[in-house]
Amino acid sequence: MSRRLAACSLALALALSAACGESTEPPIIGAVQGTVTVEGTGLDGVSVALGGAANASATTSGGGNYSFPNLEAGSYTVTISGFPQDVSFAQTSGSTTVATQGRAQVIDFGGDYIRTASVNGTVSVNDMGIAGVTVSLAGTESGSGTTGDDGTFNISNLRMGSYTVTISGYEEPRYVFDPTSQQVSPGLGQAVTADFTGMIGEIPFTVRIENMSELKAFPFSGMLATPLGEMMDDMAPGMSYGFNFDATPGQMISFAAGLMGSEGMFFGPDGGGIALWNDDGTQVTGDVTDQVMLWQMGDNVTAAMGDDVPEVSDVIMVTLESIGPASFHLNILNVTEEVRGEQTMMLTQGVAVVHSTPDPLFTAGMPDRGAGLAALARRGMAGDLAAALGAHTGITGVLGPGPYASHTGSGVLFMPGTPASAGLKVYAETGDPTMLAGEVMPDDGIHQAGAFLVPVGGMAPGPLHPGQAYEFTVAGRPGDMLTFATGFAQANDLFYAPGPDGIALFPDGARPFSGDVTDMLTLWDAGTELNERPGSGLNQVLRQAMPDMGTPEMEMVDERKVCFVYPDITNVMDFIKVTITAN
Ligand SMILES: [Ca+2]
Repeated sequence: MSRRLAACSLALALALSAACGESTEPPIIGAVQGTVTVEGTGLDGVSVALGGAANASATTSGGGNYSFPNLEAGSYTVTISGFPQDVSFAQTSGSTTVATQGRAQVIDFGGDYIRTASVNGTVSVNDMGIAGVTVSLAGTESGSGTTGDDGTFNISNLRMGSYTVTISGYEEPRYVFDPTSQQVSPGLGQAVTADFTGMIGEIPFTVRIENMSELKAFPFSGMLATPLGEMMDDMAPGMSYGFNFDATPGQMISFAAGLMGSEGMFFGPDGGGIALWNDDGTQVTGDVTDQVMLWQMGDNVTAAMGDDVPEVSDVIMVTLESIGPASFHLNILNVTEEVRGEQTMMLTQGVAVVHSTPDPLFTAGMPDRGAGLAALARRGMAGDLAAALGAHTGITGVLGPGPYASHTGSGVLFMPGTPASAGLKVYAETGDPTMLAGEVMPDDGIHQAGAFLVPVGGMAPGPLHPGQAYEFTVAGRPGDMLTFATGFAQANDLFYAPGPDGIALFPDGARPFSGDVTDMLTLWDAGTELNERPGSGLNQVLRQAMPDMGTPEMEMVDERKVCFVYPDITNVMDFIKVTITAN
């Protein structure tokens, strides 16, 4: 080694001394080489042209490398070309000089990708943008974004290339997207759109059943205007006022009828009314005149006193008659006799009212209430008082717990024209939905089923009184129907429910329904128990002593039969309000 190095040194020394004379020395041989990289990664396949003292070409390989060996001394320029269009180099050529034997001059080229492509789009269901959805890009590069409040996304600063756009992180099973990914290929500087349109998969619906009934103070009231069988008002000797009414145990009847020409006197019982039921549960019948007094309308309403006050029993006889299990006839007969030449005792117009609490018309010893009793007592005009009572008279609607289901089939709870199931019979007659809910089996047609039992704010299962509401939540999918029932507890076997097909939760097949569905309800008769007058039948849900009381009906489920006049329940809207809210 050392000897060879010495020989070379000697040759070099000879060459240098010879340079001063003729140039017969061997030429200097060097090289030009380098690497083409993009963002630090070697880029193969780039054309590299050498110019200057010699011309040559090469292609990068093996990690972006090129090399021009065996170059004689001189100036050289290296120029690159043929690189991808989305790569940008600050300089595409460089110069160097080969001047040293054996040395390689290095010219490197470092570039960057051009990121001017973008992918945008909207993630929506039923034209409503879905916020917060993750949008992922995979392919040429990876990337991600999130949809905004309007459901749109925009992922920019992307290389041109091929991408798979995938959405994830949306609420399931609320929304369904198929497919969840798609391919896009944005070019340089190009914005491409990838929209995702899904549909509702399954959402909860809140159903609210409100008792819209007014709390009625009186089950019955009326005006006594024309004596039985007469054409004219006012009750002369031998004439009588008579009327039929229903009353349940615990209720009593009061009336007021003026004594004509008396300057404010009127007949009627005291605030406790006339008892209608004995302690043993039988109806009071017969002469009840001893429960009637003569009253004086003064500054206060007081018992009439004085020499000119007649004995009640000398003027009228009041009798009660039973005309049904909870039905009565009251008769007020003018028992005075017409005596020629004397003033005839006559009764004016009056009112009658069935009540459960005392003092429906006045409170003894207290001023008149201004509702019309003064006009009755002083002028014999009962119209105002009858109207005032009428405003507080009627059936207080009481609703009951019930089953519910979201479903696709028909006749989940009943089918009109066919007999009620065992569960529907029990439900309609007692208000207990347990057995009926148990019959709603989770077969293919039932999506979700259950029963609502406890009023909102309540602690225990129970009926729904005026102002109260039941609420339940049921899952619904497009195509699902809603069926439920709520008992009409003032009857024997009646219940409110939609028809056998139920109520469409997605009426247009895609959009969930929210709104009032009260007018889609019907008052149904289970056909299992004979109907009594609503609100007073002793075998009705609110009053029966045992669940199975009442006369079997052996009929089909049908819309409420007109066995009774239902003056206060013809309009569903007066008793119930049902709203559906899609959540
Ligand atoms: Ca019935």
